[in-house]
Amino acid sequence: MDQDTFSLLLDTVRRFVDERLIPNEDRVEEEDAVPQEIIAEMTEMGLFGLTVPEEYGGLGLTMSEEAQVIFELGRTSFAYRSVIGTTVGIGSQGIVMDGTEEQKSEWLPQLAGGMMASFALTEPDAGSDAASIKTTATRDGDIYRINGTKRYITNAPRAGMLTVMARTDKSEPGAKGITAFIVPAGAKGISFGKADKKMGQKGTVTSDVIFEDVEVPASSIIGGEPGRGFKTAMKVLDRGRIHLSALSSGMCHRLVKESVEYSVQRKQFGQPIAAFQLVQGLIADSRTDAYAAWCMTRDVARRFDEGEKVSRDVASTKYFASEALGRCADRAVQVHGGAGYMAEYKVERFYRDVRLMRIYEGTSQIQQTIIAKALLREAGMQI
Ligand code: COS
Repeated sequence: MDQDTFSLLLDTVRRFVDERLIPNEDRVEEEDAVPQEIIAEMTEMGLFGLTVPEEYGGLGLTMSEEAQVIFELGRTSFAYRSVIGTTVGIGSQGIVMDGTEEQKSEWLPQLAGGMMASFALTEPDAGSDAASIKTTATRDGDIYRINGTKRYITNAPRAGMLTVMARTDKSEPGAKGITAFIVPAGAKGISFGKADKKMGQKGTVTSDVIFEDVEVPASSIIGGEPGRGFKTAMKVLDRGRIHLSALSSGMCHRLVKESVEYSVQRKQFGQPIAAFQLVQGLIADSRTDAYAAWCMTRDVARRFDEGEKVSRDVASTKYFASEALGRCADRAVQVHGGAGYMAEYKVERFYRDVRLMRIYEGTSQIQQTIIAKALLREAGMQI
């Protein structure tokens, strides 16, 4: 996309966030759903196709461009971003990165047009240890039969397509036995658990997905070759973690704004609390976190686009940005004092919403191990 067209898109998204999404935040919270007309507007704007290459009907944004759009969506309730998040990110990227030409032609135009995609990796007994998944896909002639349960799958009940990681080689208990499949969400034998009740992020949808003898053709293996699903998942998560870092950065900036605005209008001891240096310290620390998170995100996204191997620094960025966001939310509540604990002020909601960022697509502790492992391997240690 040329620079002028991208600037126009970014401007449109920025205005959409300010004029349509932020004003509807309370409605999303009350109804626990993103209004259908807003989802329709997002589809119309092409937001589902942000990362689908242009030849398949999408906008074909680079990682750097995607990060800038997601930063803008990060300035409002996360439920909006979640509508497009799995389609733009982890749900579609396996096909974009490793799919065959037939798979791309069949699925990507549908995703760009608004079909939701989900990424089904996590299971009841396999979270951080993603290589230990138990869902099986057993070959029977030209088909595979999938059995197992996936857990906390974002957007699953409203998805049209699932990227499913399953074990095709039972003699191989680790990463090498895993294969990624494209599975239509309406396939016979798939059922969904009831919507999970969560700490925050009202308006987002997650649930179990249960596979009982779900038959898919062998041609639905992403890339056509079994045993490569774990690497596909890890590559997808590398990109997904930059996406989440951009989202965290956007919300850090929103929380700084909320803190500044409240501290200027709230008076105590005869003057705005913003006049007190201890309050200024809280705001300055949050601005510093917000700035650092966004700088790291921009840098790693640019290097990702240049083809550099950045998994270690993606982990650092996701780790820093999500932890920084937790600190910004905590300080925003502190600046608001008693009001910060009340549901009528938005920082109470954001405080709960952002807690997930330090957990999903790899906990902070998993990011730490990725960083340390990479450094120790560079130093020649067998680990
Ligand atoms: N890109 C490409 N390949 C990668 C990779 C990456 N970022 N990370 C690992 N791999 C490859 C490795 O090179 C290795 O391949 P070889 O055997 O050919 O060398 C293979 O994948 C296995 O890697 P590793 O031994 O590091 O795997 P581990 O089982 O130790 O797991 C962690 C690695 C813990 C990092 C991984 O399981 C993980 O990210 N867990 C968190 C999962 C997660 O984010 N879940 C969220 C659910 S999705 S919302």
